[in-house]
Amino acid sequence: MRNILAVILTLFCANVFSQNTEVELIPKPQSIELKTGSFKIDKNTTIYFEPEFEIAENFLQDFLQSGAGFSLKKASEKEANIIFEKDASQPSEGYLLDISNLKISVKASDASGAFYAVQTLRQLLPPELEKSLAPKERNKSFLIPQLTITDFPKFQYRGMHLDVSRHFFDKEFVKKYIANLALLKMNKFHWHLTDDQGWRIEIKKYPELTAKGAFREETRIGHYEDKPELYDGKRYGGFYTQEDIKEVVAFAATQNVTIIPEIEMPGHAQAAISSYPELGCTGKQIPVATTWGVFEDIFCPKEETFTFLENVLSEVIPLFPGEYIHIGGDEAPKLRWKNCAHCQKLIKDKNLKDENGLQSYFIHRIEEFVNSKGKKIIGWDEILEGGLAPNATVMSWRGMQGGIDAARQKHEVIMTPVSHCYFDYYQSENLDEPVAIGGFLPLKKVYSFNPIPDELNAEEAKYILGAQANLWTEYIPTEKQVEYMVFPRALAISEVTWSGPSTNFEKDYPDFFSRVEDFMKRLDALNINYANYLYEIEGKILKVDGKIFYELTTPTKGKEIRYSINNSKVEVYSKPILIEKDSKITANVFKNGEKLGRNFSEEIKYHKGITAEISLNIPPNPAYAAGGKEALINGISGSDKRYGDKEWLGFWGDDLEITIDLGKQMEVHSIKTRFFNSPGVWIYSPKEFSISCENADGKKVSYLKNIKLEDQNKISVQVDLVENFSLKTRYIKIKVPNYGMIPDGLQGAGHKAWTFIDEIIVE
Ligand code: TNX
Repeated sequence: MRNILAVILTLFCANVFSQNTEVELIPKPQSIELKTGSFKIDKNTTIYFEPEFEIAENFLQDFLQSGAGFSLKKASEKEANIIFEKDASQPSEGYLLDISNLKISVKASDASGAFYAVQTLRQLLPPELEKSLAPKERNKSFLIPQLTITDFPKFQYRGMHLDVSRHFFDKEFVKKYIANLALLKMNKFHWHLTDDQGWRIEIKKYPELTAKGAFREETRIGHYEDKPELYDGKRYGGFYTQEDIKEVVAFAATQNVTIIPEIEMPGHAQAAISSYPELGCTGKQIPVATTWGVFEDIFCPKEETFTFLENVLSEVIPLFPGEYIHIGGDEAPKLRWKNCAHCQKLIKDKNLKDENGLQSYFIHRIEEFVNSKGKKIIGWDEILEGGLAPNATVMSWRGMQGGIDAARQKHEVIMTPVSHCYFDYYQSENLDEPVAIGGFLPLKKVYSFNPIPDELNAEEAKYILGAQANLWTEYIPTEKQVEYMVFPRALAISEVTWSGPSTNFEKDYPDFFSRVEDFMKRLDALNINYANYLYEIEGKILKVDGKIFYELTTPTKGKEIRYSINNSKVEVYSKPILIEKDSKITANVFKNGEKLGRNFSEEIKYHKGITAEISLNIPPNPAYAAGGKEALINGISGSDKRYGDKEWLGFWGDDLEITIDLGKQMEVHSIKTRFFNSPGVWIYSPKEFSISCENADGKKVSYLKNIKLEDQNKISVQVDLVENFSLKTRYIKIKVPNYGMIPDGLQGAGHKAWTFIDEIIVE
């Protein structure tokens, strides 16, 4: 009997595609109750959809048809095996999914909810269905685990942005990008269509915008802070016709994604001014920009310019069914306006305070026009300066403050701070990463993001609609690299915006990470070129009872770490390693004896400060404080390139004072420290700083030196060394005044600079 059963089972199983035994959904549902057993779906399965849920029906049927080779037969609400019903008690965009052995029941109050239930079903099916199965694999049955899921999004705005100006990506790729958002239950695509380096949308009334403005003569090679400046000598460009745009918009509708087009003004307008020089203050012919950064030539606020912009918007608005038009508003240097007779007269005539007032006047006028067409504007947080336009939604990018201010003024906000949402920043500390704009934003940091700042009370927090990750493409020339920068970080932003920010990071992050590992099979099937740093090693200094240890971890389960210290014999890591002198640690991750991922190595400088106490006059900015103040004396120097790692501490605008207490009088011969310098991302080493030593009573200064740092153009890192001396001291004080205001014409002009410091080495 047993044997017969086994044979029947084998026969049955042969025709059933492997079951997803573990349920590994991203984003994680609000609640999930797993049961035993499964529901079998095959070509005889019948389905009923509430007519209103057409978008969900079409998606599911297309998905099954292309992946499994069949679609489901329709049946009545009473008879169908899979039933999508309307239930007004479900939250907006939410759904209740109940899978038993004979039936799948979905309840949703709106079409979005039904659509997201389909996305969940999709993730419960084998990843192989993401591509068309080979003919002999088709028409099989598939098992879906029995469970009950209650789900809804935490935030209504769950977005991703793509800059197609700095580099152009064709409509087919844009569609793939949008389809990937739908998979992650994200619903907004911010399409950055115009900038200094290229105008990318056909405007019939102004053909030069694309005839001229969509092409640049050449493109900067390497990082834009590199010297000498090198260019590739190749003409570059492209644009979307209005037909292309319609096609992408129609596709987005099938993915439940709303597109937010961005037409930048008054800044980042060089491509437009290059096409129609009369739109600028000088009237001079300028080229489409060939390098990156912020450019002086911005739209001149004359009547002709407003007519031009209104005509442009009149063509853009009917193409996009969504409620928002993004009008930019960021990084508009005011130099041209300062020197322009028309602008100065306008400031006087309109009784405006200054050029910021003029920018605000500009945005108000455009807002009025956009509102008159039944749409709302979104602008980058600079639109707060000089007074917010009455109905504007603010995208807070330079940090959270813009969003906080806007919410307090009862304006809607989308959070997209550079610290957590800039996917053009590096994601790994590995030196072989492709060149990026700078920064360091690992998956973990994206996952730790909370779009609701602590500063806001519950009432104010309601104005935070959600969050968005941005992909600026100065350093991203290919589709493959777009995907590399977006994945897997998009999985984290999806979970933050849908499931909600983690409230128990130590528990949630490893759980998320193990789902990411599993999800990579689906990304593979979708032919997405994601970054894989699952097998990287992280090291951390621990101080226990005055002793120093080094801890090694790797984020995925079931792996072994093997390490060597100062080239000693390789050992399997089991507990933190005692460090008593300068040490170099090398390590690798292994699974079943096979080496995975890249090599890890770290140098620890066992200096006199490593066991000291440190205090700061102000805490580091929370966005750049990962290692805490101890990071400054933990023996590990921050990366030369990634100021966002856990070693560098960032301070925004404040003067910094550091006190190191060595615990007792000690003989000191040298003190070194380092500052980061990267003007493109607003980080400047100080113009000067001072080091002083004080003896045990903390009063008598036995040594004081002011150090001037001259070469502000130097890239990345300033190292300064206090020349060798010999004295006894207990306290060391380092005073680092902030660099001050960022000069005109540079990124971040008019704002205070950031100071980044790491490792104070005392020997
Ligand atoms: C700032 S974010 C910009 C963009 C750049 C980006 C690079 C924003 C509103 N403006 O023009 O591409 O930094 O990270």
